[in-house]
Amino acid sequence: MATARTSNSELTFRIVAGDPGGNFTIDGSTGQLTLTRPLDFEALFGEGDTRMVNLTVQVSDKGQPPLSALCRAQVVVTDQNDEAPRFDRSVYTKTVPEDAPGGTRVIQVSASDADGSRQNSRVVYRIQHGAQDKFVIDSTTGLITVAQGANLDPDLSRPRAANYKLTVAALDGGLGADQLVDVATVNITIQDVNNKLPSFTDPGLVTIPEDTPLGSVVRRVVATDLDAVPLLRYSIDHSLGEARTEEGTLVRASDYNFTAAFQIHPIEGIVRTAR
Ligand SMILES: [Ca+2]
Ligand SMILES: [Ca+2]
Ligand SMILES: [Ca+2]
Ligand SMILES: [Ca+2]
Repeated sequence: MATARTSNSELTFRIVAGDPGGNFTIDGSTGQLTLTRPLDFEALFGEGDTRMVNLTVQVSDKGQPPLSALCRAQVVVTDQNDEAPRFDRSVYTKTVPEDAPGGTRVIQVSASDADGSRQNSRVVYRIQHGAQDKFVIDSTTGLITVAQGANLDPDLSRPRAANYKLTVAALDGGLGADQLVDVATVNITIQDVNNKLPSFTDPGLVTIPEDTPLGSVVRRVVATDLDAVPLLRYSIDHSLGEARTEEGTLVRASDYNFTAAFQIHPIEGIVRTAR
């Protein structure tokens, strides 16, 4: 019978396994597979740059009894760059001594990217601005170091700077307009170290009469120091001192103990007669 022949060769398709998320539909009469909603590459089982969806499709005729067969439909899924890199913090803070030479390690920034493929999850680092040629970043590791030849001493920086605010970027491997980026701030404070010598303001020549009473002020000496918080202490260096008579003859300390003739206040720098 014509009707029976038609039913015996009329095929119907359906998905019987491999699509727990319900992402696919199949046209029952033509077998055409269609996506009903996007697949999430990162949620698919497997590793590497391509993932597979293995669907089991059943085809049946309409005979009495119906006969059927199974086939496997393998769908290859590629990754889309739909995850941006993310820094593990939005602000990094670090203090560096002003005498840190080129190559000194400052801080390491780090970002991760949740895409499933190597290309789309690969992160490179850049300093976008704020480094003033004083700092560089390793594009692969995110390690920020003092630039070779840079001097962090605020007094030798133009413009004078004791703080740097760097904007660093993490870029993924997305191509062209697909590339995604995250930014973070790195605040670097330059710490003063004692690297400047104090210098005296010349006290000039002081003349005092021989009968000056003990404890009289001879002169206040003043020194300056360009370090940020200079703590100056004054003392008399007797090894460099000498005494001479009116005629210009050197006086020996064994004849007259001139080293004990004056004292200096260690903090105020005031020189007084002592004996
Ligand atoms: Ca990505
Ligand atoms: Ca992705
Ligand atoms: Ca100093
Ligand atoms: Ca200093």
